[in-house]
Amino acid sequence: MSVNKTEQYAAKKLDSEQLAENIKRHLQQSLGVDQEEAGPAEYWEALSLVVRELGLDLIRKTRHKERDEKARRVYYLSLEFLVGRLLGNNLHNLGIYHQAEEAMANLGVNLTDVLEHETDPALGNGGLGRLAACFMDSLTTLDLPAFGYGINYRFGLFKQGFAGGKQTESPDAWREESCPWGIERPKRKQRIKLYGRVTERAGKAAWEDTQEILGMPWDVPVTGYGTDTVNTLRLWESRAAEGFDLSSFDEGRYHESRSGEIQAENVSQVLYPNDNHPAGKELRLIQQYFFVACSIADLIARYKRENGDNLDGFAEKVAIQLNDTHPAIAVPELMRILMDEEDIVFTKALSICREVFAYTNHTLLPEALEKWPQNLITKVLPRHMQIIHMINYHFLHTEVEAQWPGDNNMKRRLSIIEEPERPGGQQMVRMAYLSVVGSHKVNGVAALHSSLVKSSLFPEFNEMWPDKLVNVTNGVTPRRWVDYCNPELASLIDETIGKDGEADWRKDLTRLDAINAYADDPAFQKKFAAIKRNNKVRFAAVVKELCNVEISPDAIFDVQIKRLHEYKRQQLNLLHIMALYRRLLENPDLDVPQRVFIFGAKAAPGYKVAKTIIHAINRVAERVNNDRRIKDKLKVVFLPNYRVSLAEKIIPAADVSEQISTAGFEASGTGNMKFALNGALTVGTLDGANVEIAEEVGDDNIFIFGLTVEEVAELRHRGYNPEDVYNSNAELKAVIDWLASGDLCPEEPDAFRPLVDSLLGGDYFLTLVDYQAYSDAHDKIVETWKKPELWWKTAITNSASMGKFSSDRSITDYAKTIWNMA
Ligand code: RUG
Repeated sequence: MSVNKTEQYAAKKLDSEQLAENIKRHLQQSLGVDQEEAGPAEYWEALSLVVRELGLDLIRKTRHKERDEKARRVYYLSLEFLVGRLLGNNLHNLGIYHQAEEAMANLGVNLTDVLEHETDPALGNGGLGRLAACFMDSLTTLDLPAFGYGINYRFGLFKQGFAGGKQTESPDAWREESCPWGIERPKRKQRIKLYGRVTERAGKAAWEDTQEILGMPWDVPVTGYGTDTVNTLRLWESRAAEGFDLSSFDEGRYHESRSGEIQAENVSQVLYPNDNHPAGKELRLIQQYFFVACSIADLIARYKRENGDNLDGFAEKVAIQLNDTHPAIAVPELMRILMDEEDIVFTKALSICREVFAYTNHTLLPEALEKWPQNLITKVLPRHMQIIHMINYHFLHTEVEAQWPGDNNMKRRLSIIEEPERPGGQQMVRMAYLSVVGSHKVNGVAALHSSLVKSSLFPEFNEMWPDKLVNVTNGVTPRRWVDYCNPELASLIDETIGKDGEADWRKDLTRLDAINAYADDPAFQKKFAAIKRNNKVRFAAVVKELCNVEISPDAIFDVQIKRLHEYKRQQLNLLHIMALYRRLLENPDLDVPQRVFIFGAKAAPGYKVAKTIIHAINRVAERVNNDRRIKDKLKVVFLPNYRVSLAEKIIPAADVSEQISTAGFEASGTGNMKFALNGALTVGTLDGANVEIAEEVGDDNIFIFGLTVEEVAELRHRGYNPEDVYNSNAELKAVIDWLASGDLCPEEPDAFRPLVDSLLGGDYFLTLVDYQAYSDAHDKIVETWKKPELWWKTAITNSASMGKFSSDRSITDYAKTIWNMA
């Protein structure tokens, strides 16, 4: 769809005086405060209201344009959207950041201080939710008609603190302060059924005796860069279907009268804090169905408003992307509506579904692939379970039978319903299989991952449908991840390669390639290095404030920020830090540069080993940071409550990016892209998108180490005993023994036992096998650091070579190969 050029940059027409007037108006008329009483928090809210007003106006215009053009729309269904703070990013996207800065300055306030007052909405766990947010930004920037659908959780991901080095969790009631972005849309509310039973009436299935809840939509405007298109992120909040029971209210039984409401409200209360590990709880299934059912009903209503009641053209106008299997129940839900409410026969309904749906797989981890007990689905969604059986029957007895005639073993292997392994076990519904069978395309999120999806996760599906499984490598939005978080670097790029029209790298990240010509240029290197240093100085102040640790901006800032999971191997980083410390204790005059190891990570509250790793890192940090003998050559900091707004401060300040997962386990990673884009050097395994990053930057500009996917498979096949590695590597043995000794936590000597046991008792994630190669890679990093010209050349080459990893490219790939929209 083309941009409406006549109205392009409507927001940009606002100058600083008009903005200041609007801010004052909102201070007085929306917030009821006088300018003299207002502090940064009030200014933040007033400016947000100004931007919201703009956003709403542009949403309306976008809707009109889309209605006229009748183009296909994509609906991105995701249980998580980790949007981060919105005000600064919206100002940048709308092209009014500098006007806002000036307006605020004229009012006597500093915009940077004001922006710090925004709560960071934590409506996601990690990479999957942040990807969804980058995708919304790109869909809008590319002027594609799109809606994001998700849940307006009352409590986002928990707030993390540390007590004695251990993780503590507290609720994050993020909306309680103030959230001007979400706009309630009561006219578009939905009524959703649950439980009940299915009967037959006049030859048709009827879902009866159900319980009902309401879905109230909250719309968040999604701005794009350099366009007047503003899309909508529609987040559902659950409410009780019936209001107060007035009679019991009158009798003073207030709590009773509200009991139904409290249950219904529970549905959108909390985000499950698990990354790469499903919760398996009834409430989680209800959450999934709740947001899916609201969204499907909403998009069908929109289709009918725009195209009339006949659904024949539905698939031409609607594309639905399932972000992981979390929204997979959408397949039987759309089938139910088509068959039971629209009188469409099963085979036609299935072919509509297959044209409409596509599914993104984000993991190969067996424990992360969702399966629901058949009994649970039957209880909560009885009609859907029937429809899943119908789909499965058709799939096995028509399609699998045609491919492998008479092969019952194959039918058992591919069945959407998994038979119990042991007598008395439960039948489970494999949501990934349901998603594959119900979609026309299935994509992995990096080239290596997608090839493993074909060869090891779904080989038979790939044989049956050779064109169905495809790759779309992830990407990140350069607007948030350079322009907004690293403004000095953005200006340097602008002054070097231009910023107007076609030259604007913010819209076409491949333009950065032109920076490669300057990688060797001493003057450019000097400017690039100065920007990094400024970012490090600013970040050092954040560390001082949050951790009370002094770090030198002249040290190597080596960063690992991501969820805490054994496959991501923060424990490998930890073992190496312990070894470095020991080396320094043995020889305090060792000729090594100063190094700061920086961590940020939340562990799922029930994940014991992950929490042990956090505890151990914090205890090592305490010891190292307070040991004068090593003369500040080593520091370790674990930033509490890692989240998007902290990532925005850490990434521009990083020198080294740790991407050290066991090969084959990290589907893609997106942090790896953000770091390289901001000029950090990667130390990483050949895993996920690291493989493609290495291809882009060249082998000399990345520190690759460790076993490959093939070597991991071969080692497992041969059999592996971690004790052998432990006994043959004296340094490694010494640090593991130290960890096990209780010395780091005298009041609880066995505190780190779960970690030691997981390393020596199997080492499933092959931490010990990769240890020496990792340590050697770090030695090479130090050698490179000692040659500043080489270091900055490598850093600049990394930044300049990241053109491929814009989420605009990912979305263009989706639009072409999956949504048929380009
Ligand atoms: O672990 C993956 C990351 O490798 C990937 O970059 C990200 C976005 O595709 O998704 C993460 N992920 C996978 N989060 N949850 C899952 C499984 O549900």
